[in-house]
This record gives sequence, C-alpha cells and structure tokens, in this order.
Amino acid sequence: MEVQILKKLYYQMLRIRKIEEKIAELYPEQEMRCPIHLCIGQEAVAVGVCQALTQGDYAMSGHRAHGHYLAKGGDLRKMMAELYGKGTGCSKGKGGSMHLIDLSVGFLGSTPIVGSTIPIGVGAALGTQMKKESRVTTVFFGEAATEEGVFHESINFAVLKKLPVIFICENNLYSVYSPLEVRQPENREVFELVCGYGIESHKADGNDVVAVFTLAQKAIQKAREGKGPSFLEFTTYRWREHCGPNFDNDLGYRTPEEFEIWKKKCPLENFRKKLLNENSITEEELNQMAKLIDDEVEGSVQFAKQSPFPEESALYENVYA
Ligand SMILES: Cc1ncc(C[n+]2csc(CCOP(=O)(O)OP(=O)(O)O)c2C)c(N)n1
Repeated sequence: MEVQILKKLYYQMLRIRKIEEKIAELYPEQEMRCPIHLCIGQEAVAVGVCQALTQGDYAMSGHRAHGHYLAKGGDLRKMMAELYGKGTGCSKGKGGSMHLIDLSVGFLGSTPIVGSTIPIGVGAALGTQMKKESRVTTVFFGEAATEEGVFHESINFAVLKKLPVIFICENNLYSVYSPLEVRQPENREVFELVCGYGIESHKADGNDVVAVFTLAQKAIQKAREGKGPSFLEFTTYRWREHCGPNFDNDLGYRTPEEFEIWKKKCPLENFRKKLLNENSITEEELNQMAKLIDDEVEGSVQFAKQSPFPEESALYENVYA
C-alpha cells in the first residue's frame, strides 16, 4: 500500500483520538451540555472505511458519531461548536453530539435512536440508484443495532433491490452494560446470521486500520459497479464509559483485565509501531503531525467557546415534525 495512504490513515486516527481526549478533558467544565459517546479505541473503523469513500459518497451514523463525522470530512470547528450548543455548529447548535450532519461532505446525519439511520441509509441508496448516480452509502452502527427489527428489514430490502449500500457494524461487545452473552445465543456470529438474507458478509479486526480499509474498498467498489450491498463486521472495543468522559471499569460489567487486553490492541499504537518498523514514517513526522493536530484542536475549542448561542428567533427554523 502507498506510504501516503498509510500516513493519512494514521493522521486521521490520531486526529480523532486527540479531539476526543480533549472533549473528555473539557467535559467536566459543564459548558458542553449534551450527552457524549466517545469512540476512543474504535478509531480504525471510521478512518479505514471513510478513506475508501469519495466526498460524494454518503455516510450515516448513530450516537457514537464523532469519528465517522470527522473521517468523512466533517468540519472540526463546526463539530466542537455543535457540542457547545452554538449557532455556528454543524446542526446550528440544536443537535449536540448525537445529531451531527454535514451535507457538503456527504455526511447525511446521525441520530441516537439505535438502528434508526439504517433504513434511512438504505433509502438514500435507493435514491441514488433511481437517479443513476454512482454514489455509495455507508451506514455505521453498533452490534446492538442488529438486534432491532428494522435492521433485518433494511438488509432484506437492500439485497432485493441490489442497492449500493454498505452496512458497517462496529462490534464492541457491549450494549451499554449488557455483554453479548446475555443478548445472543452462544456462537452465533452476526456476520454469519445475516448471510441468510443473501448478502455478502465479512468479519475482520476493527483495530487494524489497513484490514478495515482493504475490506471496505472491495465492498465499495462492488457497490459502485451495481453489484449490490455488503455487510462488514469489525471487532473493536470502547475504552471509555458508554456515555460520558470517564472510565467505568470499576462498575463490574466488564473486568479491568479485559480492558487491559484491549488497550494492548490499541489501533493507533500498534499501527505507529508498524509504520516506524517498516520505515514508512519518522519520529519527526509523527511529532509534526501531533503538533498540527494539537493546534487545530485548540483552535476549534476557542472557536466553539467564543461562538454565540443560536438566536431565539431561530427556534423553529430547520425543525420538522
Ligand atoms: C431504539 C433504542 N433502544 C434503546 C436505546 C438506548 N440505547 C442507547 S445506546 C444503546 C446501546 C447501543 O449499543 P451499540 O448499538 O452496540 O452501540 P455502542 O454504544 O456499543 O457503540 C442503547 C440500548 C436507544 N437509544 N434506542
């Protein structure tokens, strides 16, 4: 793989990690008043998939959307402003962390109702197919969304119509505090279950950004050629609590040992070592990247804090019900 792409993959992952760590650091100030679901530990899925998309392609997500929004080309300053509820935010300050949207980069939106963007993504793909556009739609969701009826209806319809849509399942093992064991029969893999619908389905290491990119690239190419949808399951792990900036390994629903095992599988750290070992990147370049990102993050926080709240007169604008 080209060194430029490898560097880009690392840069994008580091950017998401640093932004989210900054959010975690600032959240206790209580100036961001929306709930936040951090994707620290899961950066490789967002980056690997979005690197294989073009700007004209579409992406949708759910409550854990920061990484997907940014990897798809969303504007960091607008995202930060959104978290602070400001009028300069990507959803004009009315959405918060779980309602990010930027049509200019094909990010059609994210919503917190689990599984709810899956049929919307399928609808978007149907629209592009009818208009004979070459766009591909990707929908990101957690493994708990596959337990919603709408997921099954959506897959069936996408297969039936051969839609250019890729279902991206980030399997981080938990639905809030419920592990897979209490939700699914033993040894029943999601990616195998969906094969019954006749969809091409694969599972890969979601902490290996190159594996994600490679698999996504193939599925996207296939969809673009009109050969139908794919389901991709990526195993990964969220480091922080389900909702909020803290760590929750003391709650008892997952063990500190398990957390340590997954920390050793850090998608950034392992990729950084690999790039250094194969001389694809130098320490100096890594330092430059870190500096560039730190400056960008700092600028975005200042922008968000200094931006005004939406005007009262805007209360009913962009509201549909
Ligand atoms: C329809 C619906 N049911 C329940 C919830 C409450 N809820 C919010 S997040 C979540 C767990 C989601 O787990 P998963 O989809 O695997 O994503 P993760 O949080 O692990 O990234 C639940 C049950 C919800 N938001 N929507």
